[in-house]
Amino acid sequence: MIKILHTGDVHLDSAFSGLDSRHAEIRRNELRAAFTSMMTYARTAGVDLILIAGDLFDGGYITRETVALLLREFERFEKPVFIAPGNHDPASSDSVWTKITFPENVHIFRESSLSSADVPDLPVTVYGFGFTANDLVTVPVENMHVADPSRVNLLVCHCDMPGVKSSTKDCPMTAEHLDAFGADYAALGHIHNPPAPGHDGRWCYCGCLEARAFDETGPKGACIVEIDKTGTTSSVTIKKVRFSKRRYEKGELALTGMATQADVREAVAAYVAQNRYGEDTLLSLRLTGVVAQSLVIDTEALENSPCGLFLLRVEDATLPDIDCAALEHDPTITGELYRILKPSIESDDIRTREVAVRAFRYALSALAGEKTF
Ligand SMILES: [Mn+2]
Repeated sequence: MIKILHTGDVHLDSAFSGLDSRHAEIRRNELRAAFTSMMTYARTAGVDLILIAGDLFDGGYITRETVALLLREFERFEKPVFIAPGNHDPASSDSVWTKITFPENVHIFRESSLSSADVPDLPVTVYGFGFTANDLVTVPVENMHVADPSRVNLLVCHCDMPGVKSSTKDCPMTAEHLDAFGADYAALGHIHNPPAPGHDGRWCYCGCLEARAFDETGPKGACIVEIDKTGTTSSVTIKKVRFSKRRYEKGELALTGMATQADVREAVAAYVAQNRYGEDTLLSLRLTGVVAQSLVIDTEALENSPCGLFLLRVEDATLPDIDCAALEHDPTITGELYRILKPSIESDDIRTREVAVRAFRYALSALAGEKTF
């Protein structure tokens, strides 16, 4: 049995540009820590080799600290590590792949054409190719076939299977290409929220190691792949292991009938507890529902005291409980205001609607003599 750790889309030294500088710095360190945890796992769980399917680095800017960490971890692993550069870290002539001297157990697929390397002491051949520029419009396995079907044949690369992202400039590989190529397992990278493994686990996206934005929800990690091969018949099992320190989550909370900021805070805290979110969670929460006319939700106060979460983002999409029919004919300034804002309040554009609702609500509070800011 061959045991493989399949990772990719690590994006080391990512800027985490969606976060403020304090949280971004913490996240950069956590990303390095997740990588270290994964490498510790590889050393201690009997992994035979590591496949890194592209975008190990987020870009051309790499810190000294990250380079030192990588070299140390790869050296300590001792067993083979195969890296296929991706669209974020292509093996161009002036790239990190030419500047750093990697330990001998690290094999980098620097060419955009297919090549292979045998794993010492194991009946395993690893095929791969790398991006050499930001785009790779060809499919290097096209019209190729594994040389010896009796060996465990692996493919590692960064590519875009159709139906996943559907871009033609990120190596548009198809299931037919992979079938014809005949690898026992294709370790793919590029898709951060991976679909289910394809063709009985013959190909799989590992997903990113640490999420970096709210469109990459849930725990993240790497794949542990076990392959048994008898003759030319192999069986593959894939296990996802979490290594991410944090998880991004998105949610919606209906605050129907609520009248005070205290009610809202309590509801948010209950939502967090119910979902078992905690210090490891970055939550983007959309507040909905029809609430008391007088309630102006202080989203900043909620975000500044985030119910035990690492980070809380609140979007207020609630609607004030207003009697529209009455306001249509209301002769006071409230009615006039409503009639002016009505087209925007009823707009199909969510953003326009939210701004209009907020404006109306602030105005109602101001008219009622309440302090809103
Ligand atoms: Mn990519």
